[in-house]
Amino acid sequence: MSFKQKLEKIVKKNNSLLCVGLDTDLEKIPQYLKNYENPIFSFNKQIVDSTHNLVCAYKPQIAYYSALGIKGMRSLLKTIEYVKTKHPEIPIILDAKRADIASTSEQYAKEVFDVFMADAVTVNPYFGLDALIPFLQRKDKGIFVIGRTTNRSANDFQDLMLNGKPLYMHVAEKVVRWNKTYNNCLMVVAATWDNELKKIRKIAPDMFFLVPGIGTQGGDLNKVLKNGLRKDKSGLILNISRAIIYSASNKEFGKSARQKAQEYKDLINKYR
Ligand code: OMP
Repeated sequence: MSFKQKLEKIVKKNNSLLCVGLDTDLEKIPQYLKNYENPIFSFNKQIVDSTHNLVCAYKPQIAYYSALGIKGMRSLLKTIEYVKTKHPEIPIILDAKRADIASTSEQYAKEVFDVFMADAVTVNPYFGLDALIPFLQRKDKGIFVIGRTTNRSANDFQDLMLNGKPLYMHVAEKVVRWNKTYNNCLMVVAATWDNELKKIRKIAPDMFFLVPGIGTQGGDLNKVLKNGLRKDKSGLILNISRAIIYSASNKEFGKSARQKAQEYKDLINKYR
């Protein structure tokens, strides 16, 4: 089954466009977990156990794990294995923002898909198509190209005008074209820039977008849904990390994460 099919299936089954971001930071997890043998995995396990029927995907950000060295990478793998065993219907989007010259991208593709068994990955478009082919050739995987980012300085490069259009629109047009060839190319589009989201949706009416920026980064959920949903009221994977996973810092954090996830899921579905 392709990533897109898997995604469409879980969106329907869980009636959800919510993706919980597993940005698990040793500094932010409840104190008592630090005495456990594997605090990061124990935290993620509880988050997954509490939210699995409310989400359409999980998105671990690799930096939170690699920053802890081998131990952190083991925790990431264990987390992904856990989801794959207990909830194989839920896709894992590994947020790694990879891409380099083709020979190096080959290795990155092995890293994310063969070692970490991700269903999808985030990649940077700056190198152009040949850097992305090693990822795009993995037909059953989803390749999310960074289109428009959430951060304050996104406009430093992404808004530069080139032949009458901002750079991010050139990227979006390429993604649409690449998807026509490979059928597994998708896009990351920020929740914090709703006009840009609207413009990108216009040229990619059928595509799934990964949309970070709701919650801690302050993206406006209603505007995002208004400007970003497809005609079928789907097509967005709304990632929320900190506002869900760190909503409580005591033993009740799993329960609290579930409550938050439920709130977001309901808010999203109210609009659909
Ligand atoms: P919260 O702000 O805590 O919900 O986390 C957002 C997550 O989305 C982090 O893992 C970021 O690395 C990621 N992200 C952005 O915040 N902005 C972007 O433009 C792109 C991403 C991403 O690719 O997911």
